Amino acid sequence: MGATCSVSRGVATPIDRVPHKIIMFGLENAGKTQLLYSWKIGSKLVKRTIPTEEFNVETVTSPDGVFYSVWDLSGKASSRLRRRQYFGGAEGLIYVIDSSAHEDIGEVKKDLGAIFGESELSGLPLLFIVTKQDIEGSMTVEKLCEELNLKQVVDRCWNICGVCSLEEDENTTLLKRLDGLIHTNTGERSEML
Ligand SMILES: Nc1nc2c(ncn2[C@@H]2O[C@H](COP(=O)(O)OP(=O)(O)OP(=O)(O)O)[C@@H](O)[C@H]2O)c(=O)[nH]1
Ligand SMILES: [Mg+2]
Repeated sequence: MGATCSVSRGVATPIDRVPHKIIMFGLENAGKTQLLYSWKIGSKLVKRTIPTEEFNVETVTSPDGVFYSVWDLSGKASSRLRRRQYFGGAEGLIYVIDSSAHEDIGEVKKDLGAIFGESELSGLPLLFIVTKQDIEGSMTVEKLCEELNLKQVVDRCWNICGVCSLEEDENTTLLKRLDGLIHTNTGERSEML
């Protein structure tokens, strides 16, 4: 799966030393906190996560030396109502989808619709991360693209990637994808799959 906007540069520039603010969304149990701390301390050291009440925020560095301040917002419906206060200064978005949760797809659609309706987030590059690909019977990336009608997303640069986020290597690749999106944020639709 490739994306025309996924072009990462090999060397970080001085501007990259200022962390890019990224907001990470997704329903409860999607795997956001697992990803955040895998990026921060490495997958092997993340023993378990507990549901996030409000948010976690950490600075993480991509393999190419780009700094990100990643805001991992709680997926709880009640917390989602308050999330707008964290949007200021965001330069990119991540949306995490649990591919084993077939029953959540309707709620994911609604949540994505709400995010696309936020004027403060309009045009921001978006990386979809499809977690739990290791679980038998989980939805494929292709199936999710179809179910969520992602080809209709034409107002921003986006990319999608399926992973088992318990795996170190796969998580590192995600940060490279993020570099690509942030650095080539032309507002063009990405070609994918
Ligand atoms: N098998 C498997 N488990 C995963 C994967 N990613 C996350 N998990 C597990 O899913 C559970 C929920 O992960 P969290 O990261 O806490 O979920 P969250 O999105 O932060 O959820 P909230 O904080 O409630 O919004 C944890 O037990 C994770 O270890 C994956 O790719 N595969
Ligand atoms: Mg969490």
